[in-house]
Amino acid sequence: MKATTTAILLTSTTTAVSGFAFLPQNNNQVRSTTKLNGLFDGVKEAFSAPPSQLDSERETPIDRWMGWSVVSENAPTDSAVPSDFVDSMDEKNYVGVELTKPMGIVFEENDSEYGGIFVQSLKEGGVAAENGKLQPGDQLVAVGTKNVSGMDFDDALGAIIESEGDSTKLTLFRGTAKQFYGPTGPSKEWLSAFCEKGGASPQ
Ligand SMILES: *[C@@H]1O[C@H](CO)[C@@H](O)[C@H](O)[C@H]1NC(C)=O
Ligand SMILES: CC(=O)N[C@H]1CO[C@H](CO)[C@@H](O)[C@@H]1O
Repeated sequence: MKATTTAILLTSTTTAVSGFAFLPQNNNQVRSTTKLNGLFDGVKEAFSAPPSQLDSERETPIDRWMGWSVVSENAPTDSAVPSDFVDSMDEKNYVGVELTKPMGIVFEENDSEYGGIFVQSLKEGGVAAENGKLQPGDQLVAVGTKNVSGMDFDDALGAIIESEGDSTKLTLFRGTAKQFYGPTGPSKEWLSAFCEKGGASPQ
């Protein structure tokens, strides 16, 4: 199941890259925009991935961001959507909270492959637990309008510690580090704009 998921997602990347293989002069553009999206691994694998017929069945955030719509008249079937796919460019998959300090959140750093910190647990009876919106596993993305995704533990936590005011606004991605930092993560443009406007609104 996991292997299938990876194959489908890489397929779209392959489309994007091989689409440009006919326009070698644009190769650099593809590489650099791809880099901005943090796609190193996906692209590396995509270059060696075999071509596939699944291309037209899926539109990923990558396709949308690159401006390639691969959705055809043939409506995608549910089985073509990876079971663990979470759209990282849909605000619905983010949680916004406004909390006073101390928040009672135990954060932990992701594996160094990704960086960034996530909610390890909530202190019982603490501010965050009482607020009830956060869940263990949520990935911290922004503190106020400051992007802290991918930062190491001290820097990310430092942003919370340094924040002033009666309460601090946090935006977290509800998904795994891989879904956010991997090939299906948001584009840099989308994330910048999202952070700039203050992230997810506290529901
Ligand atoms: C967010 O911050 C991280 C760590 O400094 C950086 O790698 C990433 O490019 C930033 N993203 C945006 C959209 O500014
Ligand atoms: C998806 C993912 O890699 N999440 C990891 C973030 O980092 C923590 C701690 O290293 C891991 O337990 C998670 O699995």
